[in-house]
Amino acid sequence: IRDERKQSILDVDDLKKLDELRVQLLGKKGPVTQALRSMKDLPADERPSFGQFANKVRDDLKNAIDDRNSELQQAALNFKLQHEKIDVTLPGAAVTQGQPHVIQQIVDQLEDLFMGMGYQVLSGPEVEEDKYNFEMMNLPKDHPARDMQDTFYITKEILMRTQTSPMQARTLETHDFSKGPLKMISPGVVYRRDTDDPTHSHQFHQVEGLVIDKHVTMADLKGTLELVAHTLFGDRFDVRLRPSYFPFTEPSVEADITCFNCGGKGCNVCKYTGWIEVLGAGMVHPNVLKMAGVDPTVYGGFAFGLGPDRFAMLKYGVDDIRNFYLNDVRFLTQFAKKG
Ligand code: FA5
Repeated sequence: IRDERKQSILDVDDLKKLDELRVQLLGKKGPVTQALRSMKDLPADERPSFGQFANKVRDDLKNAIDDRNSELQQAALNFKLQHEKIDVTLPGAAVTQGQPHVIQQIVDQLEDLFMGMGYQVLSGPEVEEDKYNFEMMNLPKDHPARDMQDTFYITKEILMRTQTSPMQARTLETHDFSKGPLKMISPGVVYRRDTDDPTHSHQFHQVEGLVIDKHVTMADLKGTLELVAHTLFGDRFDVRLRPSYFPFTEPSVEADITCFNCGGKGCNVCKYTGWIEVLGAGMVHPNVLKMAGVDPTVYGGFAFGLGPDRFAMLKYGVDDIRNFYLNDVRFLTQFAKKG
């Protein structure tokens, strides 16, 4: 009987049928279980040898089923491998890769440039004290020039910073001049209650720059700004300084660069002047140094605040600043970083 059953196991050629056969042979109603149950009717001296034999038959059948099960599974796998061919020459599915935001790319370039010249790169709080944002920048309460930067106040003394310039006061206050000059840039986001339009956003970026040492001149400022323009836009661009006013610099300037659109000849973009304004700068006001505990008769230097949003607009010919903040990937992926 055992051999006969074994043959029936070998004859099965599909896994489902094999499982049915297993239930039939080894299940509660199967012949082996029945035989073991009927043992109680046998004379006591025959029971051990019968029991042993029945158990052996059960194990043999179980092993045969397990072996057949592995054989069938292997056969199914082989069948699959033979029939499901993979064409490794087909192009793979493209993996979407993220990239730094276009404004971040400009900031990264500036960081590289300034770090190469020994500047520190610092970041400061966006929720700032009135003291640092205005007062220590030579803008006492009720100073009319506060109106130049319409402010989001949180309390009377706390506000969303309107410029990265408070980082000038913060670093001047803590810098140890006995260890060397102060050279830093501080990129970050600033906020103003400006009405959004193609060239203004209520939230935008600035990169502050500050150099304080013993013999810093305006020529150093101009040379530095020229380097910025050439790094971002190429050598054919010139920088022009125009007199301007900021309460924290004296003299103050605004820097223009050659209009990218007309190569300096004049067009709509630059209102036929050949130049575009990109940043504010100047020689740090003695009051700013004094308030931060630095002696203006010994130390002096320059500061600048540039707007990477405007740089990005110029560099890529983007005609509306709001595009940078809409997070439309179709727009943003145009500026994929190469390499
Ligand atoms: C300032 O914020 C001064 N703190 C800059 C400065 C620093 C001067 C150090 C002197 C010394 P201003 O408000 O002009 O200046 O802004 C500087 C730059 O930020 C502008 O040239 C422009 O590029 C950018 N900017 C200003 N307002 C906006 C705005 N609403 N949206 C986008 N960019 C803006």
